[in-house]
Amino acid sequence: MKDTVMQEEYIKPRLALMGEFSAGKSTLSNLLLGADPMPVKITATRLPPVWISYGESAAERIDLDGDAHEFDIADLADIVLEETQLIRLQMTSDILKLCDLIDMPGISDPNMRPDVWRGVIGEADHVIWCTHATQAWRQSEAATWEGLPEELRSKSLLLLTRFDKLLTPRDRERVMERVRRETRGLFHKAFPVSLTQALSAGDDSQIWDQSGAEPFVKCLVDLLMKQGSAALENRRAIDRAPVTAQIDPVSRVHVMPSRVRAKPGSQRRSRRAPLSGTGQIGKTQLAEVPGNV
Ligand SMILES: Nc1nc2c(ncn2[C@@H]2O[C@H](COP(=O)(O)OP(=O)(O)O)[C@@H](O)[C@H]2O)c(=O)[nH]1
Ligand SMILES: [Mg+2]
Repeated sequence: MKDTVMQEEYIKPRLALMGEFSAGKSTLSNLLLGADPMPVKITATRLPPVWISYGESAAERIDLDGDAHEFDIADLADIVLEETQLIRLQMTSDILKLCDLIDMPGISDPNMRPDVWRGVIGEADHVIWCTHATQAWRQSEAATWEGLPEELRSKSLLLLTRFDKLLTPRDRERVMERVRRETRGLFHKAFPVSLTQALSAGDDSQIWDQSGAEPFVKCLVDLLMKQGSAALENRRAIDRAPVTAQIDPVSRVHVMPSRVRAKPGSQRRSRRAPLSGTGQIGKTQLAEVPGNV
């Protein structure tokens, strides 16, 4: 019985990364993907939403009429924002077996038409909202988030990025306490994190622990697994063509980027954390210890 369920298709949720410009969305997508999907330096470039799915197809630009045009990723800087609603990329990162990732433009980006990004957010099942810890949860962020569909709230996470910039424990506590108070009921959970530290952890489990990434990633995977199973149960109720992937119930899905995944046979302290999820679509193994495979 259980086996039959496990052979069923897992419907991939879509995870959007949102927040102000420079809040760490692209850094987070690199951390989750284990790679920089853009071959050119794009941190300073304004981009439309970038929708990343599992696969090896060429990059596409979706114009305002919804028509797709293949393009060479090396020409990314030439994309005309006013004529593009979405960029679609494919990669073979492990996290993309669990969900699609949508790296959104900054919420106050004057170049991004609100109807365009709201349309994309309408497709998202979860949001990770990145807020800059030293000026966390500004009025503009609260106003935008409260204007989005309420059903996202219990399925979304708040990430206080650049937590390394808060230097004293007292400052850290104060910020977390205020933000948790001001966002009560607005997110499933809030986590402090240093994304740059997590990215640079490499083999160093101490740095990885300090970065705050571990509890956040565990929680994220748990949410995604629940969503995938809920979608499975309600598949007939879903009015859009599901994006599906066969998840082998025996093999474990590695969710963390290869640069922070354990080496096989690693001698280090085990961080194996199989999440229960619903137990229907196989277990997910999180990073054991930071390290290259
Ligand atoms: N110190 C520190 N810098 C960060 C952190 N997260 C992101 N940054 C830096 O902030 C800048 C903007 O990040 P980016 O991911 O491009 O922001 P986006 O505009 O939201 O996509 C980059 O230079 C990142 O390296 C963090 O947790 N700590
Ligand atoms: Mg960005």
